[in-house]
Amino acid sequence: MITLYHKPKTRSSRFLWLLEELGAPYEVQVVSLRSRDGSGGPDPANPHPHGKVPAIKDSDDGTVVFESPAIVLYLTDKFPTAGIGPVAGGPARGAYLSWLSYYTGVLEPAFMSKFMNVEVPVGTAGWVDVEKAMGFVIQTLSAGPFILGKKFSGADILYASTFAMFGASPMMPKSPAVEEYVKRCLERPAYARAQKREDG
Ligand SMILES: N[C@@H](CCC(=O)N[C@@H](CS)C(=O)NCC(=O)O)C(=O)O
Repeated sequence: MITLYHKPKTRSSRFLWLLEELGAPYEVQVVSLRSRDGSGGPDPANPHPHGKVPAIKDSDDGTVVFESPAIVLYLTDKFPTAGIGPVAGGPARGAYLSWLSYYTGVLEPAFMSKFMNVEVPVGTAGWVDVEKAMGFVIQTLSAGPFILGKKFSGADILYASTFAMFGASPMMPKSPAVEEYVKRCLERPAYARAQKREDG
């Protein structure tokens, strides 16, 4: 049994979607979080080292996993029959690992730099500016239909949920390729099932 430590309408919501895609046995534990306005606080029941969500606990051996790409990889490796996690040694594994890491190593910092109005120090920062990062994403999705090409994967859950959330933001370059991609991913039945679990 997987326990998902979750707060509605946050980065943990997409793990409801992933768990539904995988047909994994899971329970949801809604936890409190610190908010930007200073209200709220970390929940002692949440095993995440910084009191953030998402985190998961696997009741098989008590393993705790945090950081979104690590959770995607852990779960798609653990529940391979759904076929949305390219396996070690297979042809798409390298691309899968690259896109999972790119999400938190490049894309999120790129958006955060833009949000904070900070110029990305070329040659020093480990990421690139949002225009370059989104240019690469859009080029990849134009070949698509998914981030790894023909097949939907766990990586799409990170990217499509993010683009769905920030679609209307001025930080997001307007792109029909991204809009169609989000629509294609959100039409999946597992996404609709996950929405019904959003409040726990
Ligand atoms: N790098 C983490 C980010 C997790 C994160 O920042 N989650 C937010 C919710 S969307 C949170 O827990 N914020 C409360 C806090 O920072 O204390 C991941 O991708 O899993």
